Amino acid sequence: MKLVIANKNHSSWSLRPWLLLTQFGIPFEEVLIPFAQAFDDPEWKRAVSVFSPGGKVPALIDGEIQVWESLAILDHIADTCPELAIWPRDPAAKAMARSISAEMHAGFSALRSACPMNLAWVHPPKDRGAKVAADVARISTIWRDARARFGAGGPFLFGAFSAADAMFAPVTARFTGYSIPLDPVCTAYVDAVQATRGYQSWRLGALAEPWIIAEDEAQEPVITDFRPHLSRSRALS
Ligand SMILES: N[C@@H](CCC(=O)N[C@@H](CS)C(=O)NCC(=O)O)C(=O)O
Repeated sequence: MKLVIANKNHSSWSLRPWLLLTQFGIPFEEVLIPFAQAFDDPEWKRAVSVFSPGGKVPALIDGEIQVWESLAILDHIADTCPELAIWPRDPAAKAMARSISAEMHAGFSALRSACPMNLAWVHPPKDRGAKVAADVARISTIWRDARARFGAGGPFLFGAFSAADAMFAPVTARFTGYSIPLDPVCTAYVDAVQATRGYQSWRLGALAEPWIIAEDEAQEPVITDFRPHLSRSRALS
């Protein structure tokens, strides 16, 4: 399988299938087509469209089969590897895992646009408005419910790592990157996702990248700069 992605520092959608494949030890070839300066670069679109009819990443090439849209890719991986519990096995857990993953795929646009994923910076907390607060509250409820109902077997939403955790992994990066306060259950979940071998490896790749994408570099003070060699002039708060 070949997984087509963009910048690890910026492409939150790319992280989802990459993390799933990595956590489950499924071999794949990574094809990284970087945004050099902006998301709407026509050269980038042309290169990506060879693999992805919608002209977006991620895309998965499995022999003759092309799959795009992160959630469809996770389902394709689950179909291809039925011996692995990509989705939880228990029907009630699986139904919830699929529902919250679809909710993630379709929603939380206020949080996503106010707090673009960028692993290079940690920004101080601030009031980001009622819509972002509502997204954070809903995500926290989802995480607490999943952990309480199905999380007994491990530190992830359904105990063992599953596709649902891959879907929410970029949200954990937004929460830590923008210092969004969480309750202890959600904080422990964020820590568990970010401690995975896959997330750590993605993060190291992200921090080694040279690209700065203006629209994803929040014009906010920075508490921690993980790419000091690339720093723009910023006032530390
Ligand atoms: N719904 C899509 C979203 C994919 C997406 O928006 N990817 C971004 C990169 S993180 C992209 O390709 N942006 C370029 C563009 O929109 O032209 C999915 O789940 O895969």
